[in-house]
Amino acid sequence: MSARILVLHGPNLNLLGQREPDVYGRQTLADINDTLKALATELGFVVDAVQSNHEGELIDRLHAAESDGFSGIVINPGGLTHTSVALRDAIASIALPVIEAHLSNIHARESFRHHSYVAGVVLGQVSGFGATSYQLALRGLIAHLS
Ligand code: CA2
Repeated sequence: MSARILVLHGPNLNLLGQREPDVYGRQTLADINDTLKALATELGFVVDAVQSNHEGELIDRLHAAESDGFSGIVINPGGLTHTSVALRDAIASIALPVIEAHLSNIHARESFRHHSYVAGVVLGQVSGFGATSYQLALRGLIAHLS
């Protein structure tokens, strides 16, 4: 059976493709997930994708990921990247490898986006390549797992 990877999308990412295309691109979340699932299949893995606007749900998914059968996680925490000690603690508390992905280059934007609470507890961060950031993060995670 193929190993499973969890892709977690945080708050407001359900709006992708509908607002702020100049910053976040024209692809919808469904487009991004379809591409990731196809790439995972090509590489012999399976992707399950979940979006939530609720910090607690993201934390619950992280806690359950190993017992739910996942081998690793790609997460775009959205705005929680810059605010959430609780999300950082949740990532630090699990044994699975986690990669942080951002559509935009958070280091080239407003100063409040420069700091990521999760960056210090993830395997790596990909930022600034639009929807391709997720694919690069997935490839990095799979290389780590393989
Ligand atoms: O660049 C990224 O992927 C971000 O994680 C996106 C977050 C932002 O707060 C981070 O600083 C960087 C925002 C996600 C909101 O997504 C929207 C998509 C379309 C329209 C409005 C918001």
